[in-house]
Amino acid sequence: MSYFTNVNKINYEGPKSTNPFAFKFYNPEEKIGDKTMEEILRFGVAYWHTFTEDLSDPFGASTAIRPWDKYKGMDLAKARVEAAFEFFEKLNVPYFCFHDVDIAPEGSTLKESNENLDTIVSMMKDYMKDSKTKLLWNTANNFTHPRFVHGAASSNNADVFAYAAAKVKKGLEISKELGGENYVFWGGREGYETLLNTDMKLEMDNLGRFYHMAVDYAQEIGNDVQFLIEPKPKEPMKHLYDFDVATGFAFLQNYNLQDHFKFNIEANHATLAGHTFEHELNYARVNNMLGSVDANQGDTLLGWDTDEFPTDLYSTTLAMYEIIKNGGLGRGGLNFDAKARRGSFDPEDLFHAHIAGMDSFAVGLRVAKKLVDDNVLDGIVDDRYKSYTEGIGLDIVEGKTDFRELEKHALGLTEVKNESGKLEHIKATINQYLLQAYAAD
Ligand code: XLS
Ligand code: NI
Ligand code: NI
Repeated sequence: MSYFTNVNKINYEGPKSTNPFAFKFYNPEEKIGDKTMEEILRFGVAYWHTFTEDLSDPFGASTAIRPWDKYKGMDLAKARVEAAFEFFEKLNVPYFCFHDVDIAPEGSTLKESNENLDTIVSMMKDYMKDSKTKLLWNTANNFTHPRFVHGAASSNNADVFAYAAAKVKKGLEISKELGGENYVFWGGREGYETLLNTDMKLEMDNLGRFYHMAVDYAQEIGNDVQFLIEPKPKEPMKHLYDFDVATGFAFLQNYNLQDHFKFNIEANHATLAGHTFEHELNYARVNNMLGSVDANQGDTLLGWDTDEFPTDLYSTTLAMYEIIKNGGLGRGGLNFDAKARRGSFDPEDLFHAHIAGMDSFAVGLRVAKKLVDDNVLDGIVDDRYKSYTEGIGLDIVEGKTDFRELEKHALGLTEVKNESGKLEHIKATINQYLLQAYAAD
């Protein structure tokens, strides 16, 4: 049974190709430095957006035409697995990601839900034997069901805390079974609506306890996944506890969890927090906390998580710059937490969307590598901070001075001279690199 009958395997055909079902820039085998594009980019397909999503919005019904939608219940879940592995193979993608409820319907009891999961997981395991596509990460959806109305690990209701724990426990078992590389926590309901009825301290302490229990359980069952926190400032809760990387990092340190976690950084969440994507990547990188990426983009005219496929080459370049400077993503990857627009409802649009995203990050990779190799931004930054490489500046960074000596230095200055930051020149240079990266191809 084939679900994507109009699409064959997507191959690399180069920048001049006019075939809509071909990669123009993503050439999995192309070496960028000593690794291939495939090894560096580690693309992942998000199960929820690609196989479960129906493209409804708060004002409108579903529009997605999905050949597997003629099935119901567990048959639908099984059809989705078949469709998924056909899609992975045709797209030639190395990873996928899912929430528990994306792959199997919830039963009327937790036990029944777990049984449904077992059936689908064993089916996936079979498919994975003959597939190159591996599990980048899984997670528990502890936000959709009404029981999570007041939160999951940060709920006021201890029974809900227990239910959430049981779902994460199961998720860690599934992750071990399928050989997942990472396990993600995105706390869509871990936050609050109003302080008028909220004990924020208890909620955060409980969230800390919850994460510790997850770490302990993974160790207990011999699952050495990398744990990831995915920050987001708001939506669906008004205030979320993992607001951005800086807030999440402070939280982890406060609860002594920093050695067990890294961050999964989503572009659209960064912009919702009032940051750029590269700001979040940089903050995580310089603190040794960059784990993985949810590759998407938002719409600056809209104030919510639009989860668009990434097509902004400037942004993918600056993101790949951070990733290269990080020495890659390690066990992480670039998961397309992105959906085709509501008007792009054909099954083929799922391919177009992923091709657009993969090509955009491939361009970003190539350009960023050249920027790094040519020392473009590093050279500018080094030069800008050169005052700290000698004299009083060197004393400051080496901790060899104090306020008295600094005052003496300041009193002795006849003038304070600054130099231009040359921002426009820098941006023009990046444009040159962007346009020249494919000039020879
Ligand atoms: C929602 C999040 C979610 C996580 C996984 O905004 O991005 O999809 O990636 O729970
Ligand atoms: Ni995400
Ligand atoms: Ni998101």
